[in-house]
Amino acid sequence: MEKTFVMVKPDGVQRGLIGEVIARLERRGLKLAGAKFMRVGMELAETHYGIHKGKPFYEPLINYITSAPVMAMVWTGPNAVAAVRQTMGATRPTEAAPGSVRHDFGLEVGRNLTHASDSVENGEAEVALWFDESELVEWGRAIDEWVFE
Ligand code: DAT
Ligand code: MG
Repeated sequence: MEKTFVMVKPDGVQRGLIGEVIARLERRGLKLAGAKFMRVGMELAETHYGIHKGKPFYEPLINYITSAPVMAMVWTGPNAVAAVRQTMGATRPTEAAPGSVRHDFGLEVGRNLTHASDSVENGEAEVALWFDESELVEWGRAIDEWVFE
């Protein structure tokens, strides 16, 4: 089953939106496979956002993500990567679809509340970067057959 890495960023945590984000993913039918509330260190932040190194927003991005705790999670389900990206909305809150998290709670790209892996390949890499194998939980959910075809 596809896995994706999801993070409630420091602004989402500070604004009390951990539950809101989790509720939306649960309601959608996705299944939680791992979660930890943590402070992001410099090294992890730089590896995670390595692709953006050199861009003008890179430094503010690293400062933001390391500034306060985050909620790091792994969610699974069919098409989990695309489904979660859609639930979070486009990178810029003013371009995010109405009903998405970034639309409903955000205004600025540098305070866009959540992270979600953008491809199946990156999902696998980000899950491996943020979580040890032993931190992931595989479990049967009674309603699975009514959500997963
Ligand atoms: P996403 O988080 O939707 O995957 P991304 O990977 O392109 O977006 O960028 C990572 C984060 O960097 C994004 O959530 C917010 C910040 N960011 C991206 N583009 C930016 C820009 N043009 N100005 C300021 N911050 C930006
Ligand atoms: Mg991205």
